Amino acid sequence: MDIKKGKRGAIAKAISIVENNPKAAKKLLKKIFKDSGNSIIIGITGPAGSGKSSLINKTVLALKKLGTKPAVLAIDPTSHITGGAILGDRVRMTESTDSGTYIRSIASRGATGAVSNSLRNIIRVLEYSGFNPIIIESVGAGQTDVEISNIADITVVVFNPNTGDSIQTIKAGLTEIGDIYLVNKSDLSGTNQLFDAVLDYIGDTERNPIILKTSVKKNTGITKFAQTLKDLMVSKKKSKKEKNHERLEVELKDIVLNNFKEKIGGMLDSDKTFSKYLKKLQSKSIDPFEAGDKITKSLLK
Ligand SMILES: Nc1nc2c(ncn2[C@@H]2O[C@H](COP(=O)(O)OP(=O)(O)OP(=O)(O)O)[C@@H](O)[C@H]2O)c(=O)[nH]1
Ligand SMILES: [Mg+2]
Repeated sequence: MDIKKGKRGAIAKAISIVENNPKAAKKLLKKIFKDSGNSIIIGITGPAGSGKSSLINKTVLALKKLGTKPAVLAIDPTSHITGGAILGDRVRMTESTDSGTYIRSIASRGATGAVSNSLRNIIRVLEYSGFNPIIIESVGAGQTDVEISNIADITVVVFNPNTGDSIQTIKAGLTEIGDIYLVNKSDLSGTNQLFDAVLDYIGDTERNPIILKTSVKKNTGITKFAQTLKDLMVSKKKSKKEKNHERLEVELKDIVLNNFKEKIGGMLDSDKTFSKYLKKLQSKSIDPFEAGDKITKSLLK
C-alpha cells in the first residue's frame, strides 16, 4: 500500500480520512492498526512565539543526520477561526520539508477532547508509514499542553528570555510535564537568569528533567538537543508498551461510552418512561435527580 511506502499523497489522503470521514476511517484503522504504536511521540509545547516551529525545523534535520525518520504535526489553534493553517509555520518549516520530512498542520477545532481523538489516529497513519519519531507542536495554552503530555512519550517545553512572563508560565503548571526544558533564543539577553530560574523551579525535582539552552538564530544547542532526544527515544521505548496498554484502555472506554451515548440519546426521544418522568419533572412533582435515576433504572432493566 502507498501509505506504507511513505508516499506523501497517500499519507495526506489517509490523514484527511481520519480527520473528516468516520466511516472510511474505521476501515482504514482495520488495515493499519497492527502496524501502529511503535514510534516515539515527542510533544513540543510552550508559549506562543517561543520558537517551537523554528526549533523543530532545525531539529528534524539534526535528527535525520542521527539516522531517524521524523514527521511533524503542528496543532494549529487558530485554524478553526481562519479556516487555514498558520502560514508562518509553513514558511518557517520549509527547510525541513525540503529534506523529506513529513509536515502537516492540523486544526484543533476548539474542543480539546476532539484533538486527541483524531490525533491518535493521525499518529497511527504516520507510524504505519514508518515515521519515528513523530513530533507534535502545540501552543502551551493550559488544557492542550496537558493533553499533549498524555499523548507524548517525551514532552519538551520551550521558554524564551524576551517575554517577561516566562517565570509566571513556569509556575503556572508547565513544571510537571516536561522531560526536557529548553531556554530558546539564548542569543538574547536574560538567558542566564531564565536558565537559573528554570533550574530553581524545576531542576531540583525528583523527575530530574533535562534543561538546555538553544538558539535557532545562532544555530547553537540544536545538535545537543537532537542527541538528547535520540537518547531519550531509546530509554522511553522500554516503558512504552506499558503506557500503550494504559492508553488503549482509556481509548476503549471512550469508544464504548460514546457508542452508548449515541445509541441511548436516540432512544430517549421515543422512550415512554422518559416522557412520563419528564412530565412529572416539568410539573415539579418530582426532582431532576429522582427522575434521572428512575429513567436510568428502567433503561438498564
Ligand atoms: N532571536 C531569536 N529569535 C528566534 C529564535 N528562534 C525563533 N525565533 C523567532 O521567534 C519568532 C517566533 O518563532 P516561531 O518558531 O514561529 O515560534 P512558535 O513557538 O512556533 O510560535 P507559535 O507557533 O505561533 O506559538 C520568529 O520570528 C522566529 O524567527 C532564536 O533562537 N533567537
Ligand atoms: Mg509554531
